[in-house]
Amino acid sequence: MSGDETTITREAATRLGEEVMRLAGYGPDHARAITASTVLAQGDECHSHGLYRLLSCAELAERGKVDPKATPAVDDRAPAIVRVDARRGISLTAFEAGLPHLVEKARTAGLAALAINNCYHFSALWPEIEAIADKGLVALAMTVSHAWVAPAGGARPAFGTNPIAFGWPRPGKDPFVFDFATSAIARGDLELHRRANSPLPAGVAVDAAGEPTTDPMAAIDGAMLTFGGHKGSALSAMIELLAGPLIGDMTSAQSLAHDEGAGVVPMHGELILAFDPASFLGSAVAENAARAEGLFAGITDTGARLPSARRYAARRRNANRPMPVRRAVLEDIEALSARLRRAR
Ligand code: NDP
Ligand code: PYC
Repeated sequence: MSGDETTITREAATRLGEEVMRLAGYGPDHARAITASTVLAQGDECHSHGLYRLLSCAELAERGKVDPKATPAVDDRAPAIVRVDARRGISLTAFEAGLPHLVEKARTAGLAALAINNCYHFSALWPEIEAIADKGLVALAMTVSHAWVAPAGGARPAFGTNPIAFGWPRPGKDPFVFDFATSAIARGDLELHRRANSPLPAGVAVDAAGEPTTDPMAAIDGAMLTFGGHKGSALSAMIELLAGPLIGDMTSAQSLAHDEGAGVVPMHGELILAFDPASFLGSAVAENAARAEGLFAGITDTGARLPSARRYAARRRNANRPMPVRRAVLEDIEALSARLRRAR
């Protein structure tokens, strides 16, 4: 472990997280869901959406943007569509409210969609994907964010960091999951570079003059770039459409305008799809699950690793020991906790 890192147990992180979220004003459901998401990500060593995010969730509540006690409203729209209005709460409780409906509809209709609206969204998508894959369903999720990312060939931001995540259930094994921003780097990672005053990797951002930069502050003033040039750019546009206008919610540009310079977590929608293999395949489920396993073996046989393999390895490594966390992040959360306690 480097001098910049320390460790914390899950129990201590959960106690600290729930305390800070309650002190910041969140109701019990939100405090629990936010903390669980950040502790899970920290345990999987996904630093950009781990405990560090408690700081942005507290700021969101302190700025009076989020409704920290919002109760999501479920709207059963159609045989294969459920919509959950988060009512300006955090997306996580809306997902919890919508998940049973999504699963039931996917099993009945074969394919179903959950649209979450009006949510503040700070989290990684893989916990939601894993929750759906745990039910034996194939999952696809996407969301917009704030317009920080320039389209390929463009000079100014028009897209969010727009993550997309996919999951395939594997009986007896961890699901096949990928989850990535369509920007070349997640905003959370850029923020961690800014906090640590460390340079960005090359090729992920341009400055305000459109010149390549590795300076996090110059990137914040300029624009982030999509991954894979025009290909990531087109995927990002698709996510803007599917998780924005298709479900009656904001684009990343509208989310940023709605922020009115507060610089807090984005508010927008999220689209989550679930596919039921049994509805597609009937008695041929096992045969086709074996075909999928052949694909996965074909990938690993080449020497490549499956996406999420690093994350699952971290989860196992940290299951029965304190998990690593950046010392400065933990110190900032503890300082925030002390400040909020003093302010009571
Ligand atoms: P990463 O680049 O860290 O990882 C992307 C995916 O690729 C992961 O599934 C990862 O698995 C996999 N992967 C990485 N390296 C390899 C490799 N060599 N071989 C095979 N697979 C590999 O993700 P990002 O930084 O782009 O995104 C991080 C998180 O940020 C995501 O969870 C995303 O949901 C979240 N995010 C959330 C946003 C929001 O608006 N809520 C916006 C943007 C991002 P592994 O984890 O095992 O390395
Ligand atoms: O890391 O890009 C990001 C992000 C945006 C909103 C939440 N995470």
